[in-house]
Amino acid sequence: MSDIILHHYPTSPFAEKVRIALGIKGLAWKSVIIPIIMPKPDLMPLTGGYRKTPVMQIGADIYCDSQCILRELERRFPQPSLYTGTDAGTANALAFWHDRNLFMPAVGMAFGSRSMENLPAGFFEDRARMSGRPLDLERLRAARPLFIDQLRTQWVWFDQMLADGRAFLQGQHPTLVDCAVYNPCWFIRRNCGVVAPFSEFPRLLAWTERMEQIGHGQPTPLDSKDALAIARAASPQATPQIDVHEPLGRTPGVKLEISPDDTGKDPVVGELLSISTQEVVIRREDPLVGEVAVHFPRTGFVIKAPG
Ligand SMILES: N[C@@H](CCC(=O)N[C@@H](CS)C(=O)NCC(=O)O)C(=O)O
Repeated sequence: MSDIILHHYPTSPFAEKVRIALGIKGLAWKSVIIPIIMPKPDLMPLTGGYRKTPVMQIGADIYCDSQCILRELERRFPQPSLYTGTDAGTANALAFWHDRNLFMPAVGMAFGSRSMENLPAGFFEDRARMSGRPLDLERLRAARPLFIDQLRTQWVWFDQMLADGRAFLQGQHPTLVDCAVYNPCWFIRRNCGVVAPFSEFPRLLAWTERMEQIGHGQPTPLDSKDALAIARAASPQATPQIDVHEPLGRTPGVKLEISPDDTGKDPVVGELLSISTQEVVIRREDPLVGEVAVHFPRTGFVIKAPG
């Protein structure tokens, strides 16, 4: 099997969600460090336009979004599992909730801290373009108490999950839910330290320390140009799959455009290869990588005809 390649950068919270999952599964992987802001010239040939972090590559199969990445890691490396028994539903639903509701307040809270002063030139302009609205640092700083309020309310829930003495949020072993909740906690601790609302929840703090202990598996660096060559030398492993109950009757071969529904909405265009309730895969070609299959989750993405 081809190596797991993660395209990411060290300070990305969603990349940390994936790195921790790689740690839970004890996997060896290749680490390609990508730029924090656009342009990302060695990522675009792989994804076809999707710019967010992280992206996973296995040969000529490209997985966009942490939901899709963790689902594929679970499929290929089922043990230790990211789920509790057969209940993937609870973990996926909770993780999606946390992805959507914790990231923005955590980032908002951290932007008010000093550690954010060393961001690369052009960072705020890039993120304003990505989110489609102006990004005013002063207004963000002023809104910090509101972000803290939002986090504190949700921190209570996690603290309650741990109240019966369990080691992780769903029980005695870490799951997808721990990965999702850990990423904003990690980001805040890294940028702000142990401040409120953390300082109020010793159980939650101890859990973040247990999560940190898990580590990231065994990463080794890989040059981005080598990742392109690996894709070029490989063929996509994704095979055509039809969802017989697909309400819009989409079938392999039809041309589609896929984009995130929240930020970084750059569309990726390709030919439908496979579709299920959880994943959509399109086939596309690029002179630098040849034929690739680009995988997206269904939740949080818009699929439509190009144009
Ligand atoms: N839904 C996406 C969210 C990814 C996301 O928002 N990542 C942030 C970094 S943590 C990002 O892409 N920032 C802009 C960039 O890296 O260009 C996922 O689960 O992977």
